[in-house]
Amino acid sequence: MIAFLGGLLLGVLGAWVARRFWPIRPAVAGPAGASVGPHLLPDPALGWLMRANQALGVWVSEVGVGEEGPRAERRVDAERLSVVQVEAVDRRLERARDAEEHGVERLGVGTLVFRARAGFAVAILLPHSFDAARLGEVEQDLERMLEGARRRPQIVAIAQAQTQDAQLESAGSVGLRLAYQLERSLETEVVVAAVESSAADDERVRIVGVSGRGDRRLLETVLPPHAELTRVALGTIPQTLTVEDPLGAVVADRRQRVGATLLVPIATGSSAPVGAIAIHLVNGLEPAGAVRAEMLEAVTNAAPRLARAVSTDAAVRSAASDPLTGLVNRRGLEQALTRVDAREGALIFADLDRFKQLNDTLGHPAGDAALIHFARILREQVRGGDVPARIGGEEFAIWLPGATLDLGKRIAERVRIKLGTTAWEWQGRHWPLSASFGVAACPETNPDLGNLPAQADAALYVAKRSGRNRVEAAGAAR
Ligand code: GH3
Ligand code: MG
Ligand code: MG
Repeated sequence: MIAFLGGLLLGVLGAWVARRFWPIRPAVAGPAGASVGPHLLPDPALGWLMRANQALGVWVSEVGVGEEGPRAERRVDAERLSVVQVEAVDRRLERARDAEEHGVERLGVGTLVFRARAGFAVAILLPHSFDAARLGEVEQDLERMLEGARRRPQIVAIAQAQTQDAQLESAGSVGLRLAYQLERSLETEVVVAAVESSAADDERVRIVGVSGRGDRRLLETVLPPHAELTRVALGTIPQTLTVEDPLGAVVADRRQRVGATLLVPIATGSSAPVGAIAIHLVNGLEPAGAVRAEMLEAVTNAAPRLARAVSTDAAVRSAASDPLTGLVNRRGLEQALTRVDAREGALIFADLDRFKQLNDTLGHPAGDAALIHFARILREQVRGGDVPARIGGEEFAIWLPGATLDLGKRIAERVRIKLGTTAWEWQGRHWPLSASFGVAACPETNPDLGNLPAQADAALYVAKRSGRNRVEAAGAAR
């Protein structure tokens, strides 16, 4: 790989210091081949290969599928090569492609290094002044480019599939796909972070994707502002290579890793980044050649999708949340119950007792304050994955994924006691609060999750009828 960015990179890496990266720009080179397919390598890979070797030209050729015929892409130095010379290389490469040859050949104008396999061929035309000792490196770069060209149809297919269902994507699914896609081509662990909230004073950077080899505990974590990945995602610092923990030690017992991490902003064009990726470099070497081009293309592709997904998520969240208490609303509860991974668990319904009386006596604002008070208790009494919800005026629910009926009853009881023993007052006037609870659970009271709300509601009704301020469980299904 070293051939690619050559000595330039070696010196930089030796120091092991976090440092900036050179800017990435499409190559300014000669005219492209007549039929440039989107499935061929993007321009920068060819341009880089050319610049790194002061080459006269770089070629990619592919047997087309269907009626399209062969496709070719090339960057040539039009000042040093004539049209006739370019065409001579075109023909030579087609022969190499069809015969699956690879080799090094001295032509009048320079030395042609080429490689072909499975309908693809790549070549580079080196000037006579080229240092023959570097030939091995150039061949490795060509091999990588060939692999990249061969993989390209799959990548394009993935990108197209992603565009088609972009409307349905959440930031989490964009992040995970990108992380896995990059892990596949870079063969190392990748973390993807997204910028949440467009308000400049309230920008948060959250981890939305961790590849298979990564630490899954990082998912959903909000990164500290000082973390380097946060700063790359917010555009405060550019692409960076670092040996520090780029996540700002967000998971305390995370293994300290050997090697460096490359932090790349997720952005299109000159607009502010929408996120950033962290790529762990096992041997400290940055991705180069076709692999690098593939990486940048995947990142560029993901940028608009990630931006859209983040705002979709925000809209979904606000449509599913209750502005008074900040809990999820009925829709949010439904979403939680219909998640693909929702199977077993306990559902608690709760309704404040004689709430109308409180409203009538102390006024509506007092009622609102009491609702907020109860919501706070609910939040405090449940664990991370549980879902407390306000599903109606003074009606609440808690979905406890994976909990048994027994646990559901105990938690309802705990909330009931907490509400009864926490003093609440309005403008100096003490007012006792209580609530009634109904609990149902899958599979104990019903094998179908979809029936739990009706069961919990029926149990709540029994609790009310039996004198309020109590917990009732649903009868077992027959
Ligand atoms: P029960 O013990 O049978 O549940 O009696 P209750 O008075 O709580 O029952 P009911 O359902 O008759 O009354 C609920 C009251 O809750 C009616 C309404 O004024 C009040 N309420 C509903 N939503 C809100 C709200 O958002 N804010 C306030 N302050 N009150 C609300
Ligand atoms: Mg009530
Ligand atoms: Mg009610």
